[in-house]
Amino acid sequence: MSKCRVCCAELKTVIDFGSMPISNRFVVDPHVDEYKFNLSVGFCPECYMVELEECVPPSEMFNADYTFFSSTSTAMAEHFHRIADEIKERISDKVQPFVVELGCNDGIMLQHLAAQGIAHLGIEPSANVALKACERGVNVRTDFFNATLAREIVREYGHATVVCGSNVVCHIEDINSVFSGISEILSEEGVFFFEDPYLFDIICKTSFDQIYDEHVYYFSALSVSNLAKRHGLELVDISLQEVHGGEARYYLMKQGAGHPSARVEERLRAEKQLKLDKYEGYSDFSQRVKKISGDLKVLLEDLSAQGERIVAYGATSKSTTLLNYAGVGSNLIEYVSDITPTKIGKYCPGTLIPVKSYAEFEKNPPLYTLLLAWNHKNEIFLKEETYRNQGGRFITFFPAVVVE
Ligand code: DWN
Ligand code: ZN
Repeated sequence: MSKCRVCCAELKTVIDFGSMPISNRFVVDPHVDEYKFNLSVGFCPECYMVELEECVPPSEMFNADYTFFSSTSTAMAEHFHRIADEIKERISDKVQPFVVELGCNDGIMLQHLAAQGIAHLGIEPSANVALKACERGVNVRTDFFNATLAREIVREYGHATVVCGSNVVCHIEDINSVFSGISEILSEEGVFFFEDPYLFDIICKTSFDQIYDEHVYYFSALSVSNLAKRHGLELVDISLQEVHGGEARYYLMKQGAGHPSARVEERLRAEKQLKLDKYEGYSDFSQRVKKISGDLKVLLEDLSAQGERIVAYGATSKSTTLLNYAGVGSNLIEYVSDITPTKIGKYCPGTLIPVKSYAEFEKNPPLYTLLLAWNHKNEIFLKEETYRNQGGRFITFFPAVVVE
C-alpha cells in the first residue's frame, strides 16, 4: 500500500502497468539489462492527488545523458515565446523584476528574457540541456529545485516577481518541498505559474501514455488548490493549453494576495462532474486502456500480416508506456523516426525498436506510420502534407485507434 506524498493518506490504485524501463533512457547496447521499476498510479481520497505509487530516483532520469530537448518542436518554440511575452507583460510595471524558471531545459523560454537583459535564473538538473541554455545567454543553475535551494536563491538574488515551470513540477517527487520553496521565494505580490498534463484530459481521452517514470503527479484544479493551501498559497487562475495533448496552467499567489478568477470555480465544478474527487471517477480507466492497447496491437498485427511496413514517428518518452504495455515491438515496427541527435542510433527503452533519423523516413516512407508524437499532430500533419497526399497514413490512438 503506497501513501500520498502530499498528505500521507493511503492511495487507491487506479492502474498498474507492471514492470517498465526508464522512458527517456534510450538504449545504446541492447544486450545490457535495463533499469526497471513498477509503473502504477494511485488516487488519494483525502487531497485528490493522482500520483505514481513507486518513483524512480531522479538522478536515474535527469542527468548529463538526458535525451529530451524542448526545442525540437516549432509549435513548442512559439508556445514558449508566448509565455515569455506574458511574463514581460506581467513585470512591465515592476521595479527590478526577477524571474525564476524551474526546469528551463535548453533555454527555449528564458532566452527571450535574457535577450532583453531581464534578471532571471533557470534551474535545470540535466547538465547537457543546461549547457545549451547557457550557450543561449541564459543564467542557469544545474540543480534540483527544493526548499533549501529556494532559500539560497533568495539570499543570492532576492525574492522573485514571477516563478514559472512548464512540464517540470509534475516531475518532482518531493512536491511539498517545491511548494514550500515557492512560498519562500515569491515576493508578496509575486505569481507562480506552472503547466503540466491535465488529469481531466488524461481521463477523458484515455491518454494513458502520459503516465511514465518522469511524471510523478497528474494534477487537477482540485489537487493543486489543496496542495497550495497547505503552503500558504492560493490557486487564483487556471488556463487550459492545447500543447502536449492537453495541459492546464495553474496560477498561484500567496494567500490573500490575489482574487481567484471564475475559471477556477468553473474547472473545480467540471472536475467534480467527472468525479475526479472520487475513486469512482477512475474505475473504468484501466479497462479503457486495455481496449486501446489491444485494438492497436490487433491493427498493427493485421497490417503486418498483409505485408505492410510500419514505421513509428517521434521517439517520445510517452511511447515507452504505450509500446511496452501494448506489447508492440520490433516485430511490428521497423524503426522509429526522430529528429533528436541524442536518440538516433539508439534503441527504444524496453521494446528495443531502433531509432533512426528523419532522413531515413523521407528516403523510403512506409504506407503506415504510427504517430507516437500525437501531441504534435498539427505540426507533423503540416510537415507531412505531401506524404499524406501521396497515400501515406498515420495511425493515432486517443481516444480510439484511427487510421487517418
Ligand atoms: O514532460 C515532458 C515533455 C514535455 O517532454 C518530459 N517528461 C519529456 C518530454 O516528453 P516526450 O518525449 O513525450 O515529448 P514530445 O515533445 O512529445 O517528444 C516528441 C519527440 O518527437 C521528440 O523526440 C522529437 C520528435 N519529433 C520529431 O521527430 N519530428 C517531434 C516533432 C515535432 C517532429 O516533427
Ligand atoms: Zn493526499
